[in-house]
Amino acid sequence: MAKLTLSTYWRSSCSFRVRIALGYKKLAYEPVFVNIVEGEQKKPEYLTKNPIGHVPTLTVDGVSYVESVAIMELLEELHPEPALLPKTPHDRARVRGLVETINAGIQPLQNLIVLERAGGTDQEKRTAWMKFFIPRGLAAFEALASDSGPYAFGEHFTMADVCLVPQVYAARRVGVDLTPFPRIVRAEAAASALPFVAAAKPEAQPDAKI
Ligand SMILES: N[C@@H](CCC(=O)N[C@@H](CS)C(=O)NCC(=O)O)C(=O)O
Repeated sequence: MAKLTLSTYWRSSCSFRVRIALGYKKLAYEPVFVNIVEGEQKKPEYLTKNPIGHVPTLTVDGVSYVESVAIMELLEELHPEPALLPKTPHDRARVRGLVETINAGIQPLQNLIVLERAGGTDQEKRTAWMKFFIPRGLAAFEALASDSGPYAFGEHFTMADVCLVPQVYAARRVGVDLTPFPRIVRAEAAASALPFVAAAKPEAQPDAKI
């Protein structure tokens, strides 16, 4: 069995994604805590693993992989069951569309470095920025999500749920009103009830500062 190491920060939504995916596939890993609020992601030794200075980074037998979605795709290819993507190309494209609605359409806009540029140290400006971009992306996810079944894509837990749970966590932190998004609220509740999702939650991490 390969040795897996995950550079993670408790409140990082992209680290949260990979923690969920690893738990879903029952893959044990050793966490390496990178405190992104204190700037540890910018240290030269970390940048050799992840040159843009982001968490997460997954290391497999000493080889580093960056970008949470690419990491989940790697895990899916190495460990196809249980699957994070559906069987048909069309369904896979739809799930990837949900994933990218969050991964490209929301998360980059709530990243620390972007918030610093957008709002400086003014917390109100930062919150207003996030309260514009998060519901904008969630509205698109809501329109694309399944209107039946417990999860974002219907009957089965997929990579769309993996991305949704951390995004809803971030939305709640800044006080986004989720009532316009009943499919999202339903899917997030169903996914959060799964034990491997609960174990991946920020508050359950050893580096959590609550
Ligand atoms: N597209 C990347 C984004 C990673 C990312 O933005 N990570 C955030 C935490 S969720 C980070 O490390 N931020 C540090 C910073 O902005 O300096 C991924 O999916 O892994």
